[in-house]
Amino acid sequence: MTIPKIVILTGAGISAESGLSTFRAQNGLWEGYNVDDVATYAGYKRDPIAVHQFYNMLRHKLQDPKVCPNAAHYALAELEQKLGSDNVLIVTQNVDNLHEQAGSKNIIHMHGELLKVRNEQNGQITECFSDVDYNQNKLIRPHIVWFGEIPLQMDEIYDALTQTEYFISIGTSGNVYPAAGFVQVANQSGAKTVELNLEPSLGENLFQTKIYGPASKIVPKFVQTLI
Ligand code: BJW
Repeated sequence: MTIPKIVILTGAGISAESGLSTFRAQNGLWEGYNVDDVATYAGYKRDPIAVHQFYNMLRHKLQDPKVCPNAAHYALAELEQKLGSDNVLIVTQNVDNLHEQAGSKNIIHMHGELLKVRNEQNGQITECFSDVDYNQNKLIRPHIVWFGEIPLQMDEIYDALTQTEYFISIGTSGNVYPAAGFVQVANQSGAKTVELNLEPSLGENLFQTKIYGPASKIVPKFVQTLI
């Protein structure tokens, strides 16, 4: 992998204005659900049908024609287009496909992808745009990284973080590790660190530059300073 000059971590906040709920806000994605039930492997094993129903619902929502990329997703795609794919890496915690829809190419989905499923036995990953029926195939699970599972492509992410010039975190609350610790790795590597968020995250004081406001407004403006 060529080492990118800019590593961008995105979280649910970048997709909020596209119509997708964040996790931890009031009326958030988990409202009415127990996180241990829908976001752990143990919860899945306890009640796979209920967990599939939850992700079937999210898969439907993501494919609602009203859900589409916003100005922040497009700005990041433009940044990659201008600087070249080797120079801009998006590490997203999001399981949606709005970065792809906006035109970004160099993307790592560290927490998996909603429009994919995985065969538990052989690890095979396939695209999935419709409901999963557990009774039809008991080996198929959502391609989602739950709590207690190891996020995807961690070696590539750390390689990039330890050599990048810029680390930009967008729309993430800083509640979930290892993503919440990336800013420390980037700081130790001498990168410039930037937080773009609606409000300060838990790791706010670790960032050198912070800009607060809706992603659709502040991301395009900040991206212009990099082009
Ligand atoms: C806007 C906006 C707008 C709103 N514009 N901004 C104790 C200490 C430390 C760690 C642990 C611990 N106990 C357990 C752990 C580890 C655990 C963890 O971190 N737990 C915490 C709860 C403490 N982590 C794990 O288990 C991870 N695995 C792991 O650590 O493996 C070990 C290992 C790691 C590395 C190498 C080797 C081994 C796995 C974590 C998996 C997370 N999965 C989920 C998906 C659940 C399923 C589902 O989809 O339903 O990923 S959890 C959920 O949180 C989802 C998200 O990607 C993730 C982060 O959420 P995010 O994106 O930050 O959203 P919110 O809602 O929290 O925040 C939204 C933000 O947007 C806010 O800041 C708003 O202000 C902002 N916003 N509107 C701009 N318009």
